[in-house]
Amino acid sequence: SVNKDISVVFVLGGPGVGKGTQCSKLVKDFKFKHLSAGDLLREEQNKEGSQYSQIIRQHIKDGTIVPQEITIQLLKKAIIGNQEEYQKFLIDGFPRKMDQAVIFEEEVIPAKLTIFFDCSKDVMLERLLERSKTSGREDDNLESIEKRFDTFVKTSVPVIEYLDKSRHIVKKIDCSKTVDEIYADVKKAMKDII
Ligand code: UP5
Ligand code: MG
Repeated sequence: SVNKDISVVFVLGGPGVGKGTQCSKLVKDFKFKHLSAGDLLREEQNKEGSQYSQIIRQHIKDGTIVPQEITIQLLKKAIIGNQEEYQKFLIDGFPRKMDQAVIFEEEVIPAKLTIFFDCSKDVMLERLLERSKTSGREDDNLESIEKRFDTFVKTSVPVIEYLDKSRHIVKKIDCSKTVDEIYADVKKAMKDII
């Protein structure tokens, strides 16, 4: 089971805001294990013989949220597999629906901190369209991107508000700046953990 002494940080924000980019920078400088829920789902989707391939592919294409039990199971397994080596975990792009947040914190581990990357939809869209030239991601097309934005606003923003109101653990960071400017703010926001 999950060791209750580890520290978990949720890294949240809209599609293309720069969650993965900032997590990669943290991992270079500090001993964090970076777990992107989206990456874990894409890996599971591509695993030969996985019973979840189809359902994951459909949700990712539609920009909707994969049933929580699949994602939580993948995250839990990844935490357990790394907790001997790592004490600190960045959980990137999760939780993004209320049931995920409640069940993960009850049954896996509560987060110590949430970093919320915030910027305008236009900036996120520009970043995703640029990335789409090389990413090969099945959801980096205008139609899927619009659906991802929609899910973010309707389903994921309420989770961030809940974490903020109930636990006061949300630090909001303006993500319209350069990668290095944002990173300086990230390090400030995380000073008690890094
Ligand atoms: N870039 C980054 N920062 C920049 C900056 N400051 N200035 C200029 N450019 C910047 O960055 C995106 C692009 O922008 C890159 O090209 C980068 O170089 C540039 P990135 O760091 O990749 O952004 P990120 O926020 O990680 O974007 P991502 O597309 O990964 O976010 P999503 O939240 O949309 O995707 P995720 O992989 O988390 O989820 C995908 C899907 O999986 C979801 O839509 C959903 O269907 C499913 N999912 C679930 O069902 N459940 C979950 O719990 C999680 C995911
Ligand atoms: Mg990402």
